[in-house]
Amino acid sequence: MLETVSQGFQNATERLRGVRELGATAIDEALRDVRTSLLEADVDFEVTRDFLAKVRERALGEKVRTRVRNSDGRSVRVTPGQHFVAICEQELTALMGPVDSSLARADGRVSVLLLGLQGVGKTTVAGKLARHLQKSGHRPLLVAADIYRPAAVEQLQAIGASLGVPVHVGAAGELPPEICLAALQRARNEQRDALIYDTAGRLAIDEDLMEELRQIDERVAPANRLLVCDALMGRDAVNVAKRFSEHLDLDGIVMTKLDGDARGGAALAVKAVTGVPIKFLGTGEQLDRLEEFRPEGLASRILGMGDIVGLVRDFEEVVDEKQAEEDAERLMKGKFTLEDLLTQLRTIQKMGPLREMFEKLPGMGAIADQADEGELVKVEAMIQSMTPKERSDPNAIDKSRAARIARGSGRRAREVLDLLKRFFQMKDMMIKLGSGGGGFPGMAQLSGAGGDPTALLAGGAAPRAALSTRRGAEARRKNKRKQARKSRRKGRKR
Ligand SMILES: Nc1nc2c(ncn2[C@@H]2O[C@H](COP(=O)(O)OP(=O)(O)OP(=O)(O)O)[C@@H](O)[C@H]2O)c(=O)[nH]1
Ligand SMILES: [Mg+2]
Repeated sequence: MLETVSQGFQNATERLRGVRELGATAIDEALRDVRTSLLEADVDFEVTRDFLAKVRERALGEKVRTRVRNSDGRSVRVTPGQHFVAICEQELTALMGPVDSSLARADGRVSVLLLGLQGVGKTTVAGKLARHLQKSGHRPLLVAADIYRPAAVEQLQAIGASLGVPVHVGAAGELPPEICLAALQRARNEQRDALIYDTAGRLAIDEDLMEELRQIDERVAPANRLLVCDALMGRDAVNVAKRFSEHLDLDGIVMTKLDGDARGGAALAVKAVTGVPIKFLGTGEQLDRLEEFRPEGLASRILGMGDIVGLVRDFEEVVDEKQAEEDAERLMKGKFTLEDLLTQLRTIQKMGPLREMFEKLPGMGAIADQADEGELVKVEAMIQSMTPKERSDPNAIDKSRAARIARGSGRRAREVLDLLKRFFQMKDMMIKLGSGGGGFPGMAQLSGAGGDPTALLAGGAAPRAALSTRRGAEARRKNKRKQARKSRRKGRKR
């Protein structure tokens, strides 16, 4: 997500590598890359211009300190490139924020009115928010206020059924404002402490739609009016948000389909243009693909610096914290079996696309493209073909057992033996890490690999060699040329 912008910042910092001083020329060259990528990502022209001006001003105006103290008090060197990145991160965060992504209550009840154009993802967001609220202990009621599109009510009912959340449906002939009001009554009677109104979309903003939304708003006075926008709409999303915000007092925006487009510039610009902050991001069709929006997390991810807070939140979503702590303690003592590895793999898979997880790991953003879901699936298949005894005591797996496991999983015996070898390496590493990686089993080992995490599980490559970033490759080429020159000189001497 947002790969276009991310690439622009990466090019800019690449350009500043080796630069001694942040002078006007160096800054302008770096900013040219950023500018191109922002415009390519469909960020509004004026927003782009203002953003660049701010970064330029600060980069020029601030004295670059070449040494700063890090968190453990040691003095470390800061390069002009790093300084530039830090300014960009702060300005990006300021551009998209601040935001309080919590949902407001009225009369002790969370109520959300969802509105937006056709097909942007309102009904999906209704389901996602119901799930989100349910997870934090609420008892939501979904309200089917789209009576126009055929099958819209059934769509919401199917979503409600999958979550175990009731859906309020109006009687025949009842209009959306009445339906919403009746739903509010029902929520009061049935002690439902969260209401989500899913309204109809339109092809364009028209007076009928606005009138209907105004009436709903008047009847039920929702505590949160959230406009749903679709990142695929590019700059239009920002224009639509502007128009809606002129008619209705919006509390926030839900930006959907950020997974479907490399540009996603609307996510960066919409707050600056409308003054309305994004509160949630939609990053997939499934109901668990909703993120509370944290500008600093997104800014950091865009700049390739990861988002550990976001990653830990994803982790908490899918894992029982107490269980995870117990597991970590056990694993660090070396009591790590293939069964545990399987559990960890499944946890990782539940956390969402591997690529996104890499983007949230500091320093891993650049190699996110190499994340290979297929490798995890292969490892899973091999472990599944083992007997419970083999999983808990992998030492018992000899060549003939390995051949059987390979047949069962459609792999080669060599791959099974490779997996075992890496498993024992992981186990060693975990013992060495001791308590250092506690609380986040699996992740610590993966990031400790110093390169492509899947390589550790599946690739078999030495972790260091897997770190084939552009810079690494260039350094290797340079080294080779140097070696070649050296040996030519030697040859001449002889
Ligand atoms: N990739 C991706 N698809 C999404 C996301 N959110 C919604 N969709 C898809 O977008 C399509 C439309 O979603 P709906 O939730 O029906 O949109 P809507 O705004 O309710 O549509 P109308 O009620 O017809 O106006 C569906 O196919 C969804 O699965 C998202 O974050 N990512
Ligand atoms: Mg809908």
